[in-house]
Amino acid sequence: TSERAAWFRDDRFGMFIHFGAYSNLEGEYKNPDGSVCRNAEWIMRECRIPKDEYEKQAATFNPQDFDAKAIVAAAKSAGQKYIVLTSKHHDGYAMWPTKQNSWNLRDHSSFDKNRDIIAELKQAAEAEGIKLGLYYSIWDWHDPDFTSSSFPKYKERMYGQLKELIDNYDPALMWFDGEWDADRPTNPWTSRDGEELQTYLHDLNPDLVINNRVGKRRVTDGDYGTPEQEIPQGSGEGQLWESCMTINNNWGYVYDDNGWKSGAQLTRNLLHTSSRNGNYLLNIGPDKRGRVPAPSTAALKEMGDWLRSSGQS
Ligand code: FUL
Repeated sequence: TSERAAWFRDDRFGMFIHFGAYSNLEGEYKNPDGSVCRNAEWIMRECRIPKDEYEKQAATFNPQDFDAKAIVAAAKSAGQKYIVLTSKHHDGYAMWPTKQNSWNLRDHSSFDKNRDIIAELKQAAEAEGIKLGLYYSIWDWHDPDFTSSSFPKYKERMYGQLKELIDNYDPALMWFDGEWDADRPTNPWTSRDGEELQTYLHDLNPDLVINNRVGKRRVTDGDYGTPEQEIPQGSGEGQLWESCMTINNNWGYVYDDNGWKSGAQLTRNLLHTSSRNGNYLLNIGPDKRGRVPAPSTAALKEMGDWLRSSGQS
């Protein structure tokens, strides 16, 4: 029912965070022949980085400056009411200590083994009345069982990971991705799989809000549409949607991406989505040490200042 998404409809404005093993490369990969390949969160695939090389670089990942309180403060300063963090992007690297494999921030990094950034973010967000959502990519470039005939094995681990996320962090929302039809036959996920997964998750938590990229693109039962980098005219009566957008030109951190949108532009985007009854999910991409780029923090504050001075929040 759409009752479960009432808070989501009211909140209107959220923070997206793209942060993962790709952040450690900061947008650039040097090939053995000296040539340089550039990308953000798609770098493993687009730059055809051999798996063992990508694993080697991830082993040096040490986001020691990740500061959940500062991130929540930045969200708050903008008037954002919920945060969606990439718990696992397409590279399959889990940002929490999953027990399903060792391809994660606890077991495969140079990070403090006692820290758990999702737990930190959950705690900091809760203290400020901000909800935590988790992005999870169905598509997985790292797990060999994803495309093969052993897909059921992958699915079992995936269900295991999702149960961990719900048990450990009690997210208010799950933001799925990587279910695309366009990628079949290499992507074995079907809309039927999506329906089954959604039922499973709602059995665990009936209040969980789930986006439509779980695999079925219906938006009839309290989940929501996910236009990307665009603000559509609107949606059908009562249908929820959320436009996700970058704050510069990339989702993940790229050291020299200076295509920052101005505070005025971002504020206009927020007002456009709100006026068309949509949500606005604005992204930040922390660097390899976990620091939020200063221009992002500044733009978020500028938005909040504008909203406060015009009595919008
Ligand atoms: C897309 C992904 O492929 C991008 O990397 C990014 O996460 C965006 C929000 O969704 O489908």
